[in-house]
Amino acid sequence: ISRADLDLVRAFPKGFLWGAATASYQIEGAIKEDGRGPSIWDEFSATPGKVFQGHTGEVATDHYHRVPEDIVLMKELGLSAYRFSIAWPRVLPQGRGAINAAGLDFYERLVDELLAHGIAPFVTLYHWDLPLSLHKVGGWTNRDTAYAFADYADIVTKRLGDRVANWITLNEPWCSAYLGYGCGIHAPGIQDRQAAFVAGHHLLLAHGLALPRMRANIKSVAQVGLSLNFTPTYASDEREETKRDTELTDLFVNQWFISPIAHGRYPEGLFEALEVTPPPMQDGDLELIGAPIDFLGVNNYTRDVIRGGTIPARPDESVKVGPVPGACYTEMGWEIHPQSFNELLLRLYHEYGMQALYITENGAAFKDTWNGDGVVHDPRRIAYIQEYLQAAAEAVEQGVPLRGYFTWSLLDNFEWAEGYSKRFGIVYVDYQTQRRIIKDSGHWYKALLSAHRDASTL
Ligand code: PNW
Repeated sequence: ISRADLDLVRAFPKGFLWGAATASYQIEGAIKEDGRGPSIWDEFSATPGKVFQGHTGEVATDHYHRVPEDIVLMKELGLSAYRFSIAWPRVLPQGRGAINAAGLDFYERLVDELLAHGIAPFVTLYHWDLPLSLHKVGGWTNRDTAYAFADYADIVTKRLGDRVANWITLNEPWCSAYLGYGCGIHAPGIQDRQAAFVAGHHLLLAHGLALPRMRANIKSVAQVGLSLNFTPTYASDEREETKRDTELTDLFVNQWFISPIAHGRYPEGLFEALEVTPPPMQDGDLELIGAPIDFLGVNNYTRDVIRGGTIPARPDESVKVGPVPGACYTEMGWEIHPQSFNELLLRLYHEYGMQALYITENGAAFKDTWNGDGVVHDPRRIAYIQEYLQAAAEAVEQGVPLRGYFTWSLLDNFEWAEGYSKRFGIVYVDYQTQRRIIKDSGHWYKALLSAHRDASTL
């Protein structure tokens, strides 16, 4: 690694956690094994036209059968932490009721093996694989699903709360609510803006109901939080309409979920801007939702540049400018803009008062190829992570309480509606053979982590 990388790692405090992240449906495969029940993603990906070339998570990276090998890989990379998610339908095949012992056993073995290798597990309870039986009775639009989630969270933390310290209730509820129920590009594929806000409220409620029950089961040092996705919004010009549309987009994309979590209330003007009625709420919901969390997980990849229209558009239809002259984009079409990442971290600390932050996802998709020689050159991913870490380091120097960084992702995997066409891993997966090949970015990340360890022991 370079001189600049050495300066970079020195900005991160001793004890800073370095990790990589994955999610159950994206890597596990084995969807019918050991009593796992079906999830909404099984059904969605089996529906023609929903996922790129009909790809599904049926095999994925076969992680379910390759846990020991994948942990050796993490050890090789020198990770101090690993973020993964538990598949709700493995634990409760019907979403509620009968517990599937084999499901809990699988995650207990995974956790024990991580701990035996000195890797801290960060466990996400819900990364989008809702049990199909719960969907059949309304899924997240049904308030009962929030109670079912709290029971599931209770079951899992009763089993693993004695050894897992760090817990994430939900991953990106904005995506579950809006992509799943609003525009329908994700499971369960519903297109109903009103339903998205009902689902969003029940997701937040699920988090709020689960928090105290999880804390009661977890040993005292436990840290419970949730991961939200943020896409900072910027105005493309000085026009009044642009200013207005940029603020409205921010309200919709960024404030919808952080405001109830941080302040116990929905942001002003949200429902009016989206032309929906407020979701049905009960007394006490917002208190539960706004209860203090131990940390906020921040998922960030890009920013949006907005150009205002003369007719006020709803913020889910605002005009995004692109390509920005001189800007670089990843294979997802997402602009690489580390400065917005720095500003986001400052905002979460100063405006939302978050006292502990983890970057729970950050990374980039590029067209990686392997020609059979065990080497994958991905210089653009190295540059991306380097630049984003530089922006994070500046935030740390500016006083932001950042505790760790997880790159998305450990492995190339099932990228939701994009199937296997987008590769985010620092480790390449050859899907024909399931062989794993550490990309140049993985080797670079390893060197960076090791330099940080050396700097911290001085
Ligand atoms: C996140 N958007 O998804 C997820 O948490 C990961 O599972 C996923 O693989 C990763 O980011 C990369 O996409 C997102 O449209 C999907 O704004 C879509 C959006 C944001 C995040």
